[in-house]
Amino acid sequence: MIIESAEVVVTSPDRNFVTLRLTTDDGLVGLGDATLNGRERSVVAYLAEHVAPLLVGRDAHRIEDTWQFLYRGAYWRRGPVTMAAIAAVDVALWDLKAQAAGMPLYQLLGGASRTGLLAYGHASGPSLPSLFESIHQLLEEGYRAIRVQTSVPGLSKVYGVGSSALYEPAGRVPMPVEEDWDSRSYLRHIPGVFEAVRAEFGPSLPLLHDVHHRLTPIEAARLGKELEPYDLFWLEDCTPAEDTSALRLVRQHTTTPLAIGEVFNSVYDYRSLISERLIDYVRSAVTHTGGITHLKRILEYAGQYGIKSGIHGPTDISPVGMAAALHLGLAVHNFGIQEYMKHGALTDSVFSQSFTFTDGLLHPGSAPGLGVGLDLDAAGRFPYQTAYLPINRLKDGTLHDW
Ligand code: EZ4
Ligand code: CO
Repeated sequence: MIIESAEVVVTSPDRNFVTLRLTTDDGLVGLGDATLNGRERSVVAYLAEHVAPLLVGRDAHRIEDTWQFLYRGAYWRRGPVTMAAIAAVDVALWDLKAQAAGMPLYQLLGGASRTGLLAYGHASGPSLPSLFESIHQLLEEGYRAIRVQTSVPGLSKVYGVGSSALYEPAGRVPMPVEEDWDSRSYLRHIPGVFEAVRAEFGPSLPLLHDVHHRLTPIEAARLGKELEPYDLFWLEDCTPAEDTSALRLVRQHTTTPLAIGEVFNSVYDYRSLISERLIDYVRSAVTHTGGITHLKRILEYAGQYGIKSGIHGPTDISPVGMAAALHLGLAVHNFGIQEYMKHGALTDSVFSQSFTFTDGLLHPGSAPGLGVGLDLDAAGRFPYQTAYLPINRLKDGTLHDW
């Protein structure tokens, strides 16, 4: 199974997606997701200029060797661009190997460890009634776990509050949109929101919340403590992700479970968090963490410490990246939960998909490989559009973590 071509496909149906498309001398096509939200073209260049020429002529079966070749062989290791590029190659190779075997990919990863993957959806609303309405809507769609985000009095644009079911933070804009932030207002408001949601929806519904890297360690510790009565499934990204020692302080003060890692890209980002038991869930996406080969390694390490998966699954993970997450999640022992936001109809017209969402559970399906197809004609109808994630400013104009 020799790689004959390596092509980078950029398409922007509902948003930008970067897909690596490998073809082999057996006539198989393997796909890998390399979408890095708001920085898409950096990965396109990395793949097209530096990786694709190295792949042509290689044996597509040699997944581990190719991973090491691209990681160690570059000399410049890690980083979001490099690791998204390696992830795309890795996932495309797993797709090819599983197609060659005539099996859905999860079979090659050890087979199914469960019947389906518990998914959580995104509920949001500027007010309590609109938030409740959004939660009811997700429950009707079958979701059995809900992420809760809401506006904060005095702030005009807050992360995670969408105007429609298809919440998408990256705008098709020439400059990043500015949102505003005030940690004291946020901290005063959020515990009451969870109190109200628990009172309305009862004690058993798993509830999640994303702080999106905005608090200091002591603020995050206070929030975790104040949310304890509402029994969160997790509190996500409570402090800026690169300062991992911050979680030591948070952990000393609260039993609210902690999740982090959607901006991580390597096992080395997690090493102290896992070995010191400072987190409960690993948030990495397959797409941003070196693919199935590397994320599987991280999850197996995490499993030794009772830490589970919570793979990132917003709309900026393409259907290819989502399918990879589902195959991995079905196979690993320490699956926790899978984030699942539905893609738009245009995205679904470009990517054919075999995964299912039934009674709140995701399943990757039984098609050989990843089970995702890329329609090149359809993709060609949606050229790249400039898009940026927002930025955040405090009232006095200081730039804050978004
Ligand atoms: O901000 O995917 O948990 N989900 C998130 C997402 C991220 C975006 C960034 O591209 O935090 O909304
Ligand atoms: Co998040």
